[in-house]
Order: sequence, then C-alpha cells, then structure tokens
Amino acid sequence: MIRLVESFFVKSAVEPSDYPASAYPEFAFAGKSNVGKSTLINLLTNHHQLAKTSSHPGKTRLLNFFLTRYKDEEQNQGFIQLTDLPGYGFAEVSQSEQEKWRKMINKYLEQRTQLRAMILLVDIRHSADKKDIQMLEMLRLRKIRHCVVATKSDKIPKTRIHKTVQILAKELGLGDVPVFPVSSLNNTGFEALLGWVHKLSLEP
Ligand SMILES: Nc1nc2c(ncn2[C@@H]2O[C@H](COP(=O)(O)OP(=O)(O)OP(=O)(O)O)[C@@H](O)[C@H]2O)c(=O)[nH]1
Ligand SMILES: [Mg+2]
Repeated sequence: MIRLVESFFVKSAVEPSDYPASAYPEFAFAGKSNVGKSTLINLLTNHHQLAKTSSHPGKTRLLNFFLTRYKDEEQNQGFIQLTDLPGYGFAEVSQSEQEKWRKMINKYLEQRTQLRAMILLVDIRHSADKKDIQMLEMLRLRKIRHCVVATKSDKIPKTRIHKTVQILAKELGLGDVPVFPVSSLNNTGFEALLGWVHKLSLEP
C-alpha cells in the first residue's frame, strides 16, 4: 500500500510540445464527463483543491498534469505523475469542441512515452457505454495498460457492488483487466487501485 504524501499541479497543456518533460511513470484518468475523475485525483492525493471539480459536466477542458510523491509501508519514497483528461460524451459541449478534445486525448495516448497506464472511470450505476467501449478498443490497439474504476459505488447498495462490477466487466469485454469499485464520497476502494498503480510504477 502506498500513500500519496505530496502532490503538485505542474501545468495544463494541449499540445505535446507543452507537456511537462519529467519522465516519472504517468497514470492518466479518462472517462465520461462528470464521472468523477477530478474528484478521485483530489481524494487520492488528499488535496481537495488540486484538480478542479464541478457538479456541472465539462469542467476539465485541458490535459492537467500533476506530480506526486508517495511513500510505501517501509517509508520508501517514489514519484509518479497523474494526468486529468477532459471527459467525453457530454451533450452540452459542442461537437466541434468534443472533436478537439478527442484529438487532444488521442495525441496524448500516441505521444506520451512515460504513460504507464490509463485509469478509465465509469459510473457504477450505468451499463456499458459506446464511448467507453471505443476508449477501451483504442487502449488495446495502442497496447496501453489499463484498469477500470467504477465510481460512485455509494449510489448502489453495498450488497450489489460485486455483482454490478461483474456485469460491467462482461459488458465492457474486460477479460483480465481489473475493475476497482470506489466511492469518493465514502473514501472507499482506494487501496486496491493504489496497489495496482504502485505495482505498475515499479516495473521497468
Ligand atoms: N456520490 C458521489 N458523487 C461523486 C463521486 N465522485 C464524484 N462525485 C460527484 O460527481 C460530480 C462530478 O465530479 P468531477 O470529479 O468534477 O467529474 P469529472 O469526471 O472530473 O468531470 P469533467 O471534468 O466534466 O470531465 C461532482 O459533483 C462530484 O462531487 C462519488 O464517488 N460519489
Ligand atoms: Mg474533471
């Protein structure tokens, strides 16, 4: 288990030439608008204002890069980078704007060599969405490792979580890809996700 002990906002960027140069293992948070990407980053980093959140979808419009120092149980420390991506599929954002964001995310996936894995967030209450399936296809095609985080698990009864995750995994065609149910409201489910992140960050 790791703890993210110190986190900084590094910068926002659109073009690869503006991405921060630091080469620590990077983990990107993607998913539909309003699914809880920015909230999760704030909770994981224990830093409530780090990533801007909103009850109004479409809050994050740029690639936002964060640098985080972590400690493991033996107090060994290391660094990882987190990237908050704009959400997709929000009807109130114009088609042309959404197309711009899609290109921005594709370029990021194509060019960000330090990207270690993608964390794809889906709302635990919703069945598999076409846009999420397309994102998963893209990740498989580009051979980018990934996991799925099923957010807002506080919105369904505890006894339903396991079964719901199983159904989601099947609908999304996940195979061996892990799914981590989390609630940013109740602070639950973070250990398993951070364990997965830590393990991948240590790989060569
Ligand atoms: N109940 C509950 N609400 C949550 C949870 N996570 C996020 N929310 C709420 O969902 C809304 C959207 O959260 P954000 O973190 O801004 O979502 P986002 O995915 O970053 O959205 P965009 O930036 O628009 O792509 C906010 O009102 C959050 O408080 C959760 O685990 N449980
Ligand atoms: Mg956001």
